[in-house]
Amino acid sequence: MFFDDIKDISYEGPSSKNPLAFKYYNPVEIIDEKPLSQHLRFSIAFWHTLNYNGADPFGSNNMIRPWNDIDDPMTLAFKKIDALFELAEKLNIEYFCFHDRDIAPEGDTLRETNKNLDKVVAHIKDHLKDGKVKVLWVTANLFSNPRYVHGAATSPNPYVFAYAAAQVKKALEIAKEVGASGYVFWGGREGYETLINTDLALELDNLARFLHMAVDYAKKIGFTGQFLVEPKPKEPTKHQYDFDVANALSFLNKYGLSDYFKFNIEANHATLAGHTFQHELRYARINGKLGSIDANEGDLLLGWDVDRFPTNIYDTTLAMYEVIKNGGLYPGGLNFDAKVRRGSFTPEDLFRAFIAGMDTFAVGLKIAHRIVEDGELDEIIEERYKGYKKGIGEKIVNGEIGFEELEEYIIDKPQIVNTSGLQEYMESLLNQYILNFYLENKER
Ligand code: XLS
Ligand code: NI
Ligand code: NI
Repeated sequence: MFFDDIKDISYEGPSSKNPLAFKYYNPVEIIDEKPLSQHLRFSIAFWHTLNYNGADPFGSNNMIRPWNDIDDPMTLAFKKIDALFELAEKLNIEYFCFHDRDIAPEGDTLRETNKNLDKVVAHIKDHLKDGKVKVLWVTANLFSNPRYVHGAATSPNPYVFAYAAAQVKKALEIAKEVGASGYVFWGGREGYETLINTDLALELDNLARFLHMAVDYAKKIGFTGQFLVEPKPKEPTKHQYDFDVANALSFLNKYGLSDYFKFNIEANHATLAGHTFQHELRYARINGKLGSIDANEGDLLLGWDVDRFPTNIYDTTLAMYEVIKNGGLYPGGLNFDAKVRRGSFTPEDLFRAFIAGMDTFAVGLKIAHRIVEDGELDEIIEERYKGYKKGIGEKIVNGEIGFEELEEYIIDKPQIVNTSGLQEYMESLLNQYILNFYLENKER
């Protein structure tokens, strides 16, 4: 055991003063015939939780971790798996996600690296046996090693393309072995620094070729998990090819890939793209492509991926509104792609961070559920577009008329009358839902 001082985190309710207890996340509480745990499907990101050591460009490692004094890389790999399962079980988190390179050290050749992986995967499978914790998704790290300096599938060097392909092949086999619900493609270094040295057309074609190969191989080995693209507009490259949902969807459509993919939407990536988190979720949802979420929070004053644990109730409310309208996230989930701040370096801080994130999403879910159930916002929206339910509007929607008929219809009509968009009123309604939730829980 690594976190001996910390007991199982339980739900104590809104009046609890215990920092190591849930105030709002009660996993067995039922909403719409489903327990909160099934609505939220929380997941731990292995990389930020087990591997982040606190280093930043100005300072070295500072995280106090119970495995800090283990030197042998394979021993450390096994122990971190044990720590992951201990954390997940204590926090009552059912899922985790990992990159191939998070869980096992690289060897001198890919063959050796794969052998290391096999050993650690066998250890993961031992832990999976009791069924308490499962794998949400797997991915391949195609960006940390210097070989990926110019990208992976979009590298100008075909040897790099081959290496990346072999790596994803192995990661898909692992995903199948551990029963992952999904497989994520985040762009890594698939992008460019300058167009002056870049064959944009070839790089995009190659990216599509690579994804087709992945789809084919998954079919071949019978991996049936959901493929997910995780868009991000910049970082590490100046321009990432999977910029945002709209851009990535059009890429997938162009190359005949959209049937096989949904999206994994990360809050901080949305804001980096100049969108709200809700925008990206909505755009994916209305296209039937909202698959999973990387739950974190950006900092609007900073232009990079800060991966903070989410604590903003306004954002989680609007996010869960989209998730409810999506009919849930299954088989995806809410993966905390989030790390503690450098100043939060104790093991307890890890637990406090997850509790904060889980409580914040539980609150978001409860408020969003109320909003959807009351239907007040929906009614206003419905009223706003009601013109398309009858008359000329209905004909437009049904594709029954064209420019000539529309001209004929409108040409002699008197002044057109518009109605208010009610923006500020609706924003205050949203506040009312949030504040009423606060008041109701205060009285408990
Ligand atoms: C980086 C991404 C990454 C993916 C997994 O910004 O969020 O962590 O989620 O490769
Ligand atoms: Ni992510
Ligand atoms: Ni990210």
